[in-house]
Amino acid sequence: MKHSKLIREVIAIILVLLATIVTAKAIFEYEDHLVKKRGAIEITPTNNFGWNPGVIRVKKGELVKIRVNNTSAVSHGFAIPGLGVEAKPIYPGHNEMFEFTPTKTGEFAFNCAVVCDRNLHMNMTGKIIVE
Ligand SMILES: [Cu+2]
Repeated sequence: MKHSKLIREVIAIILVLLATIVTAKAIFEYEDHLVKKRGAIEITPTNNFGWNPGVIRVKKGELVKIRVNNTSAVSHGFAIPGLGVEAKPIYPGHNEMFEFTPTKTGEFAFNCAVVCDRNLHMNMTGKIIVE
């Protein structure tokens, strides 16, 4: 009798865990779906302290949505100083959305806004081309 109660409790715990995992997965997939639907450009940090993609092309006067997805194990930041896009930190495993409408054409650097590595942080730049 005691064994069957224990087995029922273990099964209940496993079912709760499975339901939690399935729900969390569905939420993440739904968020990804929403991001794609909203037409955001996704940028991730690379293993060698760069950005993927490192060059982005956008159009002057059109709303730009950039989702920075920090898939790495350290905190990074993101900013486009030349376009007035202010820095935000992005913690490991988190993402941040940046939305802006460029009002001028040209090439602008985007960079990491958190000192993520003593030597390689300064290399963490990319280029946004506004046409
Ligand atoms: Cu960084």
